[in-house]
Amino acid sequence: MSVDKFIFQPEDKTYEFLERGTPPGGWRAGMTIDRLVPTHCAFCGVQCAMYLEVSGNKVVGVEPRLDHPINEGRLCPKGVAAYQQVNHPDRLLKPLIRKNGRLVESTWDEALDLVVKRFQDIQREHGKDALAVYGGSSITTEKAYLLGKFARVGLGTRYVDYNGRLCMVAAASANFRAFGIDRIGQPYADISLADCLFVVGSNTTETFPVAIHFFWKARDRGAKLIVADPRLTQMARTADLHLPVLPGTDSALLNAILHVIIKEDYLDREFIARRTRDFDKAAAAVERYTPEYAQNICGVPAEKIVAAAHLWGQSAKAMLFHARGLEHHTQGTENCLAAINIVLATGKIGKPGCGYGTLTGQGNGQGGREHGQKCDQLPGQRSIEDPEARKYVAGVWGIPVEEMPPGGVSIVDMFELMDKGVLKGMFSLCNNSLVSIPNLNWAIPALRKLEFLVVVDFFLSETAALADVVLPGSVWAEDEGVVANQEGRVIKINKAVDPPGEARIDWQIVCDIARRLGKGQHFDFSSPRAIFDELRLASKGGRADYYGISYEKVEAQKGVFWPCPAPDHPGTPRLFDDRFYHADGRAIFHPIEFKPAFEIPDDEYPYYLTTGRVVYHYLSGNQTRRLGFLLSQAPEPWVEMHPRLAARMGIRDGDRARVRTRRGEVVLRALVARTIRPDTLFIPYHWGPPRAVNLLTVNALDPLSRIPEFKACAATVERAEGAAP
Ligand SMILES: Nc1nc2c(c(=O)[nH]1)N[C@H]1C(S)=C(S)[C@@H](COP(=O)(O)OP(=O)(O)OC[C@H]3O[C@@H](n4cnc5c(=O)[nH]c(N)nc54)[C@H](O)[C@@H]3O)O[C@H]1N2
Ligand SMILES: Nc1nc2c(c(=O)[nH]1)N[C@H]1C(S)=C(S)[C@@H](COP(=O)(O)OP(=O)(O)OC[C@H]3O[C@@H](n4cnc5c(=O)[nH]c(N)nc54)[C@H](O)[C@@H]3O)O[C@H]1N2
Ligand code: SF4
Ligand SMILES: [Mo]
Repeated sequence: MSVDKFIFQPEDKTYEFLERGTPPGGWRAGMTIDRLVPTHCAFCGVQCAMYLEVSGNKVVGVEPRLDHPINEGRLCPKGVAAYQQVNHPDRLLKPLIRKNGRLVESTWDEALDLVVKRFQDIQREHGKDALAVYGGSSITTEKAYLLGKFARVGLGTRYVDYNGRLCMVAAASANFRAFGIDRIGQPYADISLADCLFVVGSNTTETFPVAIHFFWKARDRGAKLIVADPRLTQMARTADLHLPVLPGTDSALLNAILHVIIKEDYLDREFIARRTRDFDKAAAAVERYTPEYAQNICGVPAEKIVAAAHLWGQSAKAMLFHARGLEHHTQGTENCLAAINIVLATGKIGKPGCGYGTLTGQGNGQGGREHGQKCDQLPGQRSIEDPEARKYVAGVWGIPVEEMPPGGVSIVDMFELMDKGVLKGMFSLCNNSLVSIPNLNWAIPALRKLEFLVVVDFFLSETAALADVVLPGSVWAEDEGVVANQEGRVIKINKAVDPPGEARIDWQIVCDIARRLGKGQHFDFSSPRAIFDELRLASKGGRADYYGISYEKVEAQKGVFWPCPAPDHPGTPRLFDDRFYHADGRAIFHPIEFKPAFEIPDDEYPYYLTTGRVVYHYLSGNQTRRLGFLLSQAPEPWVEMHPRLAARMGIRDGDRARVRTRRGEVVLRALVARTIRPDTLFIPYHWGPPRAVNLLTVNALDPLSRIPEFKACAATVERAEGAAP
């Protein structure tokens, strides 16, 4: 369909959004639409295609794109509201610097001079590694690439990491171990071809509300659905089989399913022999995981475990997906490997209608983890420990290889270093630690120990409010560049307007600081395209090879799936059709033993607390809590509990409830519902202290990926007296 079809005629505009934070007269009052700018959503990893409606230098509305295969015209509530961030009255318009304890407006020169002076002083006194860079995945891949280079070349520090460390790195680490590459195996369209869909630890209807239509398409064809979740989520309510797993016990459940698959001989022996290694080790490890044995660990009735194995095993084409419910655990990497074992043992990967993958969360959750803002990584998904990779990337960056810093540590480990006084300063762009880091009663004092914190954001986040310098950055609609969505499809974000006031585009801020640090020759970029061209080269020959991708190709093909090693290469929608990415081309099984969560319930803290999301808010909520419609739908967090648990504690629906763990307490309204295990509490995490669930969570990490255990700790709950919060 042509673009013209969607041009909204001004006279058609009979409605207005009158909401909190809306300018007088409404968002669209008196406005005409000058142009439609094709782009993708600011929020989740689906990356729905949309047109931004632009009037002058204002984004005044949004239209979905019907002609794009990702969403075919669909948008969820967050996607519809995303544009309201652009001209929002809360936008930061000037740099802020802390004077006498208060943040006050300053000029750019004053703010940047201060940043550079303090960074230089700290490094002179304490060494290069006293500074850290902390990035994120709501930014374009160009910016993510730039942050890794800024840390290593601009500041010369080993300490750089990004917020995907809190997100899905357990899956990444499992992907590398099993497949030798970190990307989902197949495009969305394949989902609709499957006969069985197994979703472990994802509330997909709320977290990826538009990708769900691929699942429903498969359901319309009669595909079976299995959902493993301690809560009976919307998706689970429609499933053929709901496995109400106890938080933190998925590896026992998955091992038992593999046990039954082996016993009933649903194996694809030909596939195992030809395309994999070490099946025997995995098979031996699951021998004792009978359904009855696993039932006692994971709380899922043995017959449901058997039924899941039958549904999966008997389906000609099946796909397994997981998200944070499986990954946010001290056993996160191993949980994912246990899932991969099932897929490999039955040969359900590398062909249409079959497949596997993590449902990546953030808008650029995939692209943000490919080009070097991870502590252990160089561009192209290369290891920073690999001497060849170090040499190659140093060459692209024009620095002697001896100057390439070694690998660093994860962001949660960096908080440990702040606590110990090893890290003295941090440059933070696109994250909000005061909401999202586990065990805030530990993390906030650690962050406060920094001598100098710089935050680049477009709204004053909880973390920015603590900073020494706040630099007003750009929203997604104010810059161009690429992102890679959940499918591994590289797509293009386009610029609709300039930043308001004195706000600046993120990459220009970073390059300006680098210049002032005397590193200008390495950051002499005139456009995102110039950064992209360097990124393409830096990724060349790596696993995430972008060399053959261009902005034009991305627009013409409606996305290019990486790897794309040469300009005439079409890209790789299906990763594993012919080979896996270890040297011998095979995938590797891993023997997995169940290990309990770091903290398990006892007499004092008898329940599991798990945490997650709701459809109306995004991550730390710094963006969505300002958008009236979204806030009106979910104005505050709550604690979800089963009626039986509530009755035991004398709590009624809507009462105030105090939830306590060994680390802290919060008081929230109770939501009493039969859709959760009676031994489990659930709290959405999109709010800051004093209502932040991360005041309660534990900063225990998966030893393999350093992901925190956001999804399981021991808690207790009681009725709190007084009026509702
Ligand atoms: N609306 C909305 N959408 C989002 C986001 C958002 O903030 N809001 N964020 C985006 C991002 S960055 C991410 S990472 C994704 C996250 O997407 P999801 O992973 O789907 O979301 P969560 O709510 O974190 O957790 C999913 C489910 O895990 C279940 N769970 C808890 N503990 C366990 C367990 O031990 N085992 C199992 N099997 N399940 C468990 C929870 O009950 C929950 O239903 O969403 C993305 N999309
Ligand atoms: N208890 C608990 N904690 C969790 C989770 C959980 O399930 N439970 N989930 C974890 C997960 S999966 C994730 S991904 C993390 C996310 O945690 P964070 O990364 O801390 O959350 P965000 O809200 O994405 O923070 C991004 C910040 O950058 C700003 N921002 C957005 N886009 C841009 C941009 O283009 N430029 C600039 N300069 N700034 C920008 C936003 O305004 C926001 O303040 O939280 C983790 N924390
Ligand atoms: S599903 Fe995700 S990408 Fe699509 S509109 Fe909603 S938040 Fe945006
Ligand atoms: Mo995430």
